[in-house]
Amino acid sequence: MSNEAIAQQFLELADLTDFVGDSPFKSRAYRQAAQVLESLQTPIETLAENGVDALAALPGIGEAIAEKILAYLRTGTIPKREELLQKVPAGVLEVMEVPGIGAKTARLLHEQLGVHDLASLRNALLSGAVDRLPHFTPRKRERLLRLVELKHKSQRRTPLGLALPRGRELQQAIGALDGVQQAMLCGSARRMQEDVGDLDYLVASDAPQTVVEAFVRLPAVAEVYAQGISRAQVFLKDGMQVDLKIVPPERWGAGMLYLTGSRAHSIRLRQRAIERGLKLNEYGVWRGAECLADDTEEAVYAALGLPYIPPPLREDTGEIEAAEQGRLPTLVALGDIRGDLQSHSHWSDGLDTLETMAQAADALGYEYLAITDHAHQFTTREAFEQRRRAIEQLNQRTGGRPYLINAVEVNILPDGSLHAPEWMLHAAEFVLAGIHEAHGQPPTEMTARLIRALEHPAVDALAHPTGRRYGKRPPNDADWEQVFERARVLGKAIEINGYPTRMDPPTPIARLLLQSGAWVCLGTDAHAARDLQAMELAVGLAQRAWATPERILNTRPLKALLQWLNDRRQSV
Ligand code: DGT
Ligand code: CA
Ligand code: CA
Ligand code: ZN
Repeated sequence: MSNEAIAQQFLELADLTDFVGDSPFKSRAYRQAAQVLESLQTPIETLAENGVDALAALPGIGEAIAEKILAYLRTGTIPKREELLQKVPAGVLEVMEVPGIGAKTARLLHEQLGVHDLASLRNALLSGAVDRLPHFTPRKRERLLRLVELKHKSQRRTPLGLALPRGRELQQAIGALDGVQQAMLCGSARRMQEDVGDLDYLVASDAPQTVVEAFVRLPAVAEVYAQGISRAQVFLKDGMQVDLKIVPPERWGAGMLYLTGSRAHSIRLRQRAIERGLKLNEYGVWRGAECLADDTEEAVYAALGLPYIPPPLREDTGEIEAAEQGRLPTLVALGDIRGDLQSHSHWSDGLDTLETMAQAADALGYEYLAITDHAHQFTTREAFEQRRRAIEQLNQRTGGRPYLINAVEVNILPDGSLHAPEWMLHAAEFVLAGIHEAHGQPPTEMTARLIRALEHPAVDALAHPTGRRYGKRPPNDADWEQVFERARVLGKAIEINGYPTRMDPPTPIARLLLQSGAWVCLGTDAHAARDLQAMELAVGLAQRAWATPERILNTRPLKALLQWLNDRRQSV
């Protein structure tokens, strides 16, 4: 249990107390307790071990509150809070969290308009029903509506590729605020999760209050939803939610670990601490009141008898066991990537010329770039020949820096045959096959279709295996283990696609892919030079799949890659 979690319970208890109209002295005491708990730097459990008196010695904590803390530590809840929740719909708590809605307004809204959660509040605001309430000015209605709409919209998840650039920009802005020693984007974005709910920042500072006040005034901030002594929750202009948490500089590592999560990973670490007679919280690893580790993540893991676990692995999907046994993978890194194996030029549907694509690839330090224009867009053999010559000439002119691979991406038709003439498939140096139509077939058909495509002698790799598109299309269903096993036997590659709205295959399937032992190729599916930046997303996804460099085709130098392609051509 974190101090923060129990502080939250006291805040809710205070809101509920006000809502039912119990003594305002009580709710004030609960809020004060929440503040004390939030700024307390040792795990509350540690103090609780010495009984009620030790707790009651804290400023602002009397015996009654100390008892509540003990009950919470025993049962995971404060009994009084549960008792009040019998009388009040649970959703009222989120209504009272909206800035500007106090207990009095919440009660009016509930009694007169049946508002019992955020959704019903939103309806009452949208329909104008709230205008019937006393003192409910149109201005107040507009303001609340804006906040509630932001909260509503923030429930949508944002693809990592859109969240990350914005997240880094904001990290810079936060890092430049007065009093900030370090600022870091944590949460799911740091774990490179394919989509993120909100952005979480950890800040190291000795002047939390100053930082909070400056943070909520940043130009990017549209609305402040919550503001505390060492934390804030705001919305950006585009509706994205941002959480900020400030810790003293010496607690940096423990704070990072906490705020990076995932929740499941943190829970396992806490259990591990307890098994060793220790406590882990957002401030460090503790033996009693003694802090054993807090300043770096490495130190915190070490205090728990573990090596550093990279963020993309922190999902409680075997990483703790692997760490214990010393078999954590040495993850592939962006710096290992020597080229991009999927991109499009203006010869098909790309925006940029071969030259521009080559320059951008060179700027990234690549040795090679596969130009995988869509096969079906070459209507004549002459057109394809023209592109081949253009690629050759450019390679000559640049001395092969980078070397453009004369490649093609071919549609897999519903029956698994390929939508391209045989001569083209054989003329290309690298053939990617992918599904662009007839999505959503039943799994057995889809499996057979993908395997048939892989079995075509000219095919080198399967592009964006599940076909998912964020907000548009769910992943196709297939027997992925069977598909990947077939690829392994055939010596072919399966793509991990980093195009921001694709990120394909999703983590669990990508994990199966890496377990299969098949070759993997990373591609951005760039349709413009700037899209080549998405390689970091493909690498992030590969890391979440536990990928090491060895099985990834494009960690190989050009010569070895061409050798691989050549060997495969000889063997057919
Ligand atoms: P998201 O935002 O839905 O993409 O996912 P996360 O992982 O960023 O989750 P979020 O934003 O709710 O919280 C950020 C991190 O803070 C989370 O990964 C772990 C930590 N955290 C937040 N609340 C709790 C909690 O109640 N218990 C624990 N153990 N950790 C928490
Ligand atoms: Ca988050
Ligand atoms: Ca959050
Ligand atoms: Zn494609």
